[in-house]
Amino acid sequence: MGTNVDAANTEGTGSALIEKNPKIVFVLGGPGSGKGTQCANIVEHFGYTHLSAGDLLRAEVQTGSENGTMIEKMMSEGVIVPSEVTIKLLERAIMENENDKFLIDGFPRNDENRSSFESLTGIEPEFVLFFDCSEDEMEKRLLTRNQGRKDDNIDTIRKRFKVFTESSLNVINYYNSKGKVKKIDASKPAEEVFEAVKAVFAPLS
Ligand code: UP5
Ligand code: MG
Repeated sequence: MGTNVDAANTEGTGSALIEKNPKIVFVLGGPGSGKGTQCANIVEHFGYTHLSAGDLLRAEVQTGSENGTMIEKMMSEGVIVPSEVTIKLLERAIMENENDKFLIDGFPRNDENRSSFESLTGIEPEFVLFFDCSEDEMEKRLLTRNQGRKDDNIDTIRKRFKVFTESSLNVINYYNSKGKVKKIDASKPAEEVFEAVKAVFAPLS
């Protein structure tokens, strides 16, 4: 039997997280920009733990939890799931893992996600890795991914692009104004993108 959000420790998680004081890098970029692909590379070379907010939400749907139906519906429309749901899943994943450095992939997706995470966890990211890629290229990648994702159809892909432009770019602009964004040209072949990613992480390790 899987766990669910309701079973997550909702009291005191924030303070336990502050005590753990993990190093967090937010990995952001449009749908299909290569966040998951590059996070796998970073894990292999630099010892981070990868937490994809989208993967955590998809796993929550699989548990058949109370929130599952709502999450599934929202994801199939490409809209942003309520912050408290995603943050509880992220907090739990961080607390369950012994590592102290995490890549949080695909979160925060709007200003409210960002401010809720900061106030509930007390955590500020070390920096934000931003994969910059054109919609044409991202669309091509998503339509040929073939991994059975329900949101990889042209209608939902267009909705995901709209949400990214209207809401998620604000988060990148916010961190950019604080000098925390490391922008990567993600339209190149994956190996070349990773060379640019390495140049960001190598000096830190
Ligand atoms: N590929 C990767 N890099 C390539 C390259 N350089 N050249 C050519 N091909 C490349 O890559 C996508 C595809 O492209 C793959 O086939 C890959 O081989 C190829 P991937 O690494 O999977 O890209 P990624 O950016 O991770 O794309 P993903 O589709 O996962 O991004 P989304 O941001 O759309 O999806 P996510 O899972 O994060 O979110 C899905 C939904 O969950 C959201 O729409 C939303 O409804 C919900 N959600 C929330 O509500 N809140 C959250 O906090 C998170 C998600
Ligand atoms: Mg992904």
